Amino acid sequence: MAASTAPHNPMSAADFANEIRYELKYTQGVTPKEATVDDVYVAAATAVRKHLVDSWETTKQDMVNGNTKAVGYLSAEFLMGRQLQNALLNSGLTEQFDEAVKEFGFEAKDVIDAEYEPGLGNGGLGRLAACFIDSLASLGVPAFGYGIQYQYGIFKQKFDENGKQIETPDYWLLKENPWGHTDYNRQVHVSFGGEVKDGKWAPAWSVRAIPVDYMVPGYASGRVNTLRLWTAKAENELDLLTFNKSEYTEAVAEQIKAETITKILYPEDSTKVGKQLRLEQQYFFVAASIQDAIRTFYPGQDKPDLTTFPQKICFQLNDTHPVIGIAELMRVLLDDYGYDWNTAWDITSHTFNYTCHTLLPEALEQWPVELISELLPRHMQIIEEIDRHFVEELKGLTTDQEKIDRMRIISTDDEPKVRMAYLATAAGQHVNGVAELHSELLKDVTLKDFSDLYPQKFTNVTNGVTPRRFVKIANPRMSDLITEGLGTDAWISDLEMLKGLVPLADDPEFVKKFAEVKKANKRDFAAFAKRKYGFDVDPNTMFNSMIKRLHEYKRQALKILSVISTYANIKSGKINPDDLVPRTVFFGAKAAPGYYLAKQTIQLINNVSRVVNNDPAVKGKLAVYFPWNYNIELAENLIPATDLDEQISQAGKEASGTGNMKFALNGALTVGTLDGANVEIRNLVGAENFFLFGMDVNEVTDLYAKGYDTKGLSRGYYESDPDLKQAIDMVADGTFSNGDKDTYKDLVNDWLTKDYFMTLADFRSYMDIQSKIEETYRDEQKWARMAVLNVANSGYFSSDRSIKDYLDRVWMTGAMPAHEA
Ligand code: F55
Repeated sequence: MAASTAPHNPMSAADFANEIRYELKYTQGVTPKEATVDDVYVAAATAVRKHLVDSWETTKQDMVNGNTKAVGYLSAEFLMGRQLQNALLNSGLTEQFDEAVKEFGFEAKDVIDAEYEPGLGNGGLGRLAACFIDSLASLGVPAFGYGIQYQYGIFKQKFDENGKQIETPDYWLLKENPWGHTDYNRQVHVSFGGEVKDGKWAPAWSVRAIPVDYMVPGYASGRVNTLRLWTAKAENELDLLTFNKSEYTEAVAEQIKAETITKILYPEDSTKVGKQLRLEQQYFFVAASIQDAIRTFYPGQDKPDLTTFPQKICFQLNDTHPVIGIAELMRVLLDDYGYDWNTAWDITSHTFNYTCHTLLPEALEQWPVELISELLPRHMQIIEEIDRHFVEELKGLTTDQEKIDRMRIISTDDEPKVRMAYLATAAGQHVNGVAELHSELLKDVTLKDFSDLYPQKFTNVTNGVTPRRFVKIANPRMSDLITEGLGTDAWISDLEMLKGLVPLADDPEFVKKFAEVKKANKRDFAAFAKRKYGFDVDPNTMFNSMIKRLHEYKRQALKILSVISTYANIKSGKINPDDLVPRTVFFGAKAAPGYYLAKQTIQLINNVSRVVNNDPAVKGKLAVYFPWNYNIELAENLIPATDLDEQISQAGKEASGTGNMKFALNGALTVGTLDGANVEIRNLVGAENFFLFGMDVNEVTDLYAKGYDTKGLSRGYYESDPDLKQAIDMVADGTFSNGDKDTYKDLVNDWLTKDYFMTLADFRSYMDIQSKIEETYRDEQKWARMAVLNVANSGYFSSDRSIKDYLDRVWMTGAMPAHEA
């Protein structure tokens, strides 16, 4: 038996079963006989939660009483995934649970399956926040996650009979949520609107912000942090006076207005939104969080010395969504506590740091001055004052007036807007991108003026993913093999230890076992896909996955055009199907509801799937599946079963990517461009173990300079490449729309006249690399060896490492002293 450092609870399975029985009886009021799988899930969750309470309590106490600065991770999204398995792992009760639930007549996996996955995030940014709070707790860093408890998460995705995306509401609280504790006794108030009188804000209305607390257990750290998600409630739930006149709608109007604030997650990903409600959400959660931090660190103090605030806590701004918090902290310091401007600014500018997650300029939030003035008039004044001070400061640094104008926090055009990224950069101590390439491009392009004048503010922290959820829990077979190979399971909290697997890549026995693990995972996934979606997936084919939000820059179009091309070439006899590596292509992707071309792409993929999967000519050689409603659960099941991962964004557009890390850590090989963290993955795993294709950032820049998107240069690629032409013509001629030539006409037209993300320009290079991939895959040993080397060299991509980088480069703090039990 290998040595174990995993959390272990000495309790027996029988005793844990008793705890479940206790909860069934005293919390839920059902007998074991009556208990459904949902009951047992809630009871088990309630029981395991109690095992975490002592550590939670001491962590909170140590945080307030100790001298270690805390981190407040402010994020509009936390895409947590299901909680039960993670809580069991961290409380050392996994095995007991597996046994205990049998007493109630259930299998562990069915109880785990009873949990409804909360979808309080859109994609990478929200999932990153979830990985980060896991690592903060596992490293013993005192930290709070602060966000919003949306009543509706990201929409549920379905496909209609034509393959179109249908969005339905995700009312996740329909089922009991045993993890969140609604703490009505810790509510605060958040105000809006009104006017500024004599320099003081007289708001027009306010709401109550009620915290819902989630425990965030660390892995083998003895620490449990807090994720505090705020929910909005009216100050007065029901106006009885109005109600008595039986005007019911008016009587509940205030309640409805208040609750609307936290009603729903904005289903947007990297596209511009300018909705008032979204600003309300942003202000609501940061204002509540700032009040919460002050009362936590200065308990019971009427006149706290807030000049020490930056020593108590620093706030990390997860993209621009919480940036209004800068103006709010200024307001609190100036108006509520009476500090002068310079002192308030000194405190504020030592409190915030900003992480940027994009390079697309249109995705940087800008709020119209008019809107802020109406919703938060005092904050608008303060932002104007910050802008004035900032301009003065800039005048001391440069004589370039145009540069100063470009850098203004408030734009000087006809419809002035507050540029939230600029406000964050001006006020923040540190600004970071999320992968090396991205941080370089931030400095050279997106925030160049700022980095010229404030180079010391800029740094990089490459993203990471939690190895607990995405390796240990998602891929138990591979985890056991790693532990066997390394002789210890300490790698789970020290992922660089995976390096120890490098020599095993030359051990045929180990490599063979590794390949067998992958095969078994593929069989598992085939069973899962059958159960969940009714798909008949052939586990003896290569599993090739592309799972991420649907966006033009990510280029799902490139992948589907390559599939269409292969299909067409089989049909025309150009390719002998027996020469192909049998392959199953999986897509998982949600499109923003208003994103037209993304939705067309979804429809196209679904119809390619329909046509290809029903054509006997390619049976056993090529299949395409598009499981609907891509979420964390699907990722956890598909990633361990994948052979080949697609990371094919146009170079310079994907800030980092984190799916790429999850796949590499699970022994999938990557086909990818030199974009985001792909660059670092390739450097670490070795160029010979990565399938690189496509233009790099410089080539992309040059091609734009030649007028690629403005002069319709994509057409030249179409005309000169018969495979590409054939594939696009097939989309246009109705093959994937029952003969209708109009269905995809806007998509086709975009490809042939604009193609902003250069799908057509990279097509040939992509097809060529696919041939090399097939050749490599045929040599099973070789492929498995490459896969082992990907795992062995990807330890860097643990979110534990990311958090350590934040501690060293951004927060300048560390872990709490270990807790003496
Ligand atoms: C959500 C709302 C708005 Cl208004 C803008 C962006 C988003 C969003 O979800 N962005 C997002 O997920 N960005 C991604 O962040 C990841 C974590 O850093 C990166 O890996 C990924 O490259 C980036 O696209």
